[in-house]
Amino acid sequence: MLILNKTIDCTERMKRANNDKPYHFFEKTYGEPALDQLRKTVDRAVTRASKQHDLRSDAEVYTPSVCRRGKLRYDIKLPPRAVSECKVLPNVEETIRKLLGNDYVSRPPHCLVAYGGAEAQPWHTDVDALFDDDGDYNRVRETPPFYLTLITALEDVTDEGMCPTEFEKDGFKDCLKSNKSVFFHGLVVHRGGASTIDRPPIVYRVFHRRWYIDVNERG
Ligand SMILES: O=C(O)CCC(=O)C(=O)O
Repeated sequence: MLILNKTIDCTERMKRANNDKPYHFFEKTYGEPALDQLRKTVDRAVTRASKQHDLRSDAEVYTPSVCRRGKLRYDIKLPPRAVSECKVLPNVEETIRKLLGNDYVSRPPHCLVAYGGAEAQPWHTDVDALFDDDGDYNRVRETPPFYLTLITALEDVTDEGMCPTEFEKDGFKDCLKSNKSVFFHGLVVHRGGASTIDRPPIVYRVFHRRWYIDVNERG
């Protein structure tokens, strides 16, 4: 508890690092060969999922590898080899280590698909606060960083019609150039926005401290 009391809360650290925004950007996330390979892997995964399920008709799919995340939006798990393809650049890795320490877990990558007509998701966080059982908000603020989400565009997501990820705090929408990422703590409120046209698939990764167990995690 002494250690927790001395830490600055995770959102506060992200804000200080990035002009008062609770998220951080990486202009480049993967090396070019890795990015190319990742695009091919994502393409194959989406094609496969679309053959198995009628995703464009908004099929209600909830399997370990494909999961509906709102109207016309899906989360598709990438094959295990994508973990090695998905090695982030050294500066990205260094930032993760600064926030989580050396002993962190890197979850397998997933891609997010949103077709034209996708509705905005409800505002949400990726994790729950660790210490909310007694309603003491100060304990939430004392929590050190423990869970980080990295969302990367594989192709430019520059048009708002493509429903960039939105952040509640300042209405920001992450219009990301290819290979650019937005990086935020799992307690930051966000959502996938509404879409009028297909958004190119984006990849997300989760990094968390080893002691954290996500009971909803699909792999
Ligand atoms: O699709 C997006 O831009 C964000 C998706 C997301 O936050 C989610 O599915 O939990």
